Amino acid sequence: MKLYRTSNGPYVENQGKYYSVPAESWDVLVTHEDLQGYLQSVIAGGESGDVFASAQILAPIGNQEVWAAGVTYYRSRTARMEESQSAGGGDFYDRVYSAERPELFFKATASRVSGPGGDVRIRSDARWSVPEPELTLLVNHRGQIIGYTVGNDMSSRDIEGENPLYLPQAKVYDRSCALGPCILIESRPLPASTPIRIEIARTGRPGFSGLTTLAELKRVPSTLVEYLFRDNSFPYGAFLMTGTGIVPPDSFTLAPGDKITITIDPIGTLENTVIQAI
Ligand code: DO4
Ligand code: MG
Repeated sequence: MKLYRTSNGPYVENQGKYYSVPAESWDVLVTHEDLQGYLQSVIAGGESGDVFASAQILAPIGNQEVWAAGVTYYRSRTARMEESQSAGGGDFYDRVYSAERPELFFKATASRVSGPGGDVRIRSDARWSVPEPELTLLVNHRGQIIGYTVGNDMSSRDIEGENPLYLPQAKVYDRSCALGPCILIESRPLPASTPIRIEIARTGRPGFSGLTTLAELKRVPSTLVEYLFRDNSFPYGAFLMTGTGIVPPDSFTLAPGDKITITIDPIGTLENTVIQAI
């Protein structure tokens, strides 16, 4: 079952059919005390319609904050140790990779998030920018994982590499995050074999592609959520990006016009175009 936020309101997809979901708001819907049961009742009682086809699919976010976990894959640890070596920050990434407490940071509010087909940005003052394809959890206000979406944690590697204390500037800016295309409604963990793929096309040609699986994720998603909700409340729930296991080679930086395609089966594909303010 997949839940979409669209210009015509929420829709649930089941076996190729789309059902309009009555809801006061996205926030009320995702904090429903039994979202899965409610959506099943919509499917059982509803008529599927063709209005979905004409609707614009929006980022699946209302008033949820977006948070992110870092250095949860060995590849991310190694790339960050290298980029911050001259700043003396390398050791921190190794330590957080092995520590019991995960790295969690604030990533975005809804106004900074792009949806499917939208633009993501590279900073005007960054020289080395990459996308980070990440399995992203939707957690309700009770701290329960209610679904999964595809996320892109856009990052300025030169700014973070200059000094790890610049992390918020490397990570949080307008359109630094993309989410979508839908929420896979599922409270159980996804299989370790779940693949995360990224393709970046430049002027219509393949620029970079990468693949990882959840087997490489060092942290358990429910443990990341447990840390996020310690002494911290989220009245509308929250998104939690689980970190990247794919980092392009150091010679690669994003450029305006690049098309980023991230696929996580069984959730779907998130496509965005890169822009940069001058
Ligand atoms: O430590 C900095 C951020 C790491 C991150 O975003 C990731 O590993 O995905
Ligand atoms: Mg990341």
